[in-house]
Amino acid sequence: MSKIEEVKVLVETGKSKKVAAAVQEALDNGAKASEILEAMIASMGVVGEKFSAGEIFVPEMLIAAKSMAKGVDVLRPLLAGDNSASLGTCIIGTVAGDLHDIGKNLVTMMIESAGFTMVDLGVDVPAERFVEAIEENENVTLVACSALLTTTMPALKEAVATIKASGLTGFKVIVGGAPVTAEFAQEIGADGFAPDAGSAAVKAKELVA
Ligand code: B12
Repeated sequence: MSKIEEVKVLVETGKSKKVAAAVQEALDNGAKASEILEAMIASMGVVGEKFSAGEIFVPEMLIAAKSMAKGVDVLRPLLAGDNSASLGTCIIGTVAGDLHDIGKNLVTMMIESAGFTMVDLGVDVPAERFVEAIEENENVTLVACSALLTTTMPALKEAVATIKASGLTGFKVIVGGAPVTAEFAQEIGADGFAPDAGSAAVKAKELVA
């Protein structure tokens, strides 16, 4: 088994204590950080399928998520590049009712490396909290909202509507997450959408340019 395959299996089976060392070994064997990240994201897809099929339950999903986070910790310095440019502050959070944060954390890392100062509000963020954060922070140029559940898509819509109705200006709103599409983003009045963390960074720069 290649080291990357080993990382995939460790994430899928939630062996959180072994993931960091396996990721490091994969890197030492010449694997690229981006390749390892893609493999771990694919593992989460497998975990989701097993959950849908009733083969595993929430605790196993949670342990897999923790395992992936350990792997991401090792990759972080390699993935987050030069952030010397200053494109302003980006407020980011997962919307109300939603506890998923792996994707949001990857997006945070990539947008930060694109040159933004990040303010991460965490998960289960009420719409009004996004507005407060825009008011509390200097030079907010971007607000990023994540939603991973079809059931929290209305909360994403509410977040965008509340932010837009606040009357505050000077920033763009970008949305994303597995169930979110470009069409939905447009429909709810967001300024931008991206399907993954890499393209989120590109879109973020484009939006504030
Ligand atoms: C891990 C996980 C959990 C963990 C989360 C832990 C954590 N710290 O995040 C826990 C165990 C808590 C969990 C709970 C639940 N989960 Co869950 N979970 C997952 C799982 C397996 C992986 C999610 C993940 O991390 N993916 C990897 C990351 C990298 O991908 P991503 O999040 O999509 O992010 C990328 C893009 O979407 C995008 N992106 C994300 N955010 C943003 C934001 C912006 C601005 C932009 C531009 C882009 C962007 O960029 C990211 C990086 O490339 C998915 C399955 C799956 N295939 O996704 C199910 C899944 C999302 N969960 C699901 C469900 C049903 C639940 C529960 C309701 C289960 C239950 N019965 O309790 C609860 C809900 C809890 C809640 N209120 O939120 C369903 C959702 C179904 C649906 N259609 O809505 C899924 C799809 C599983 C399934 N196949 O059924 N879950």
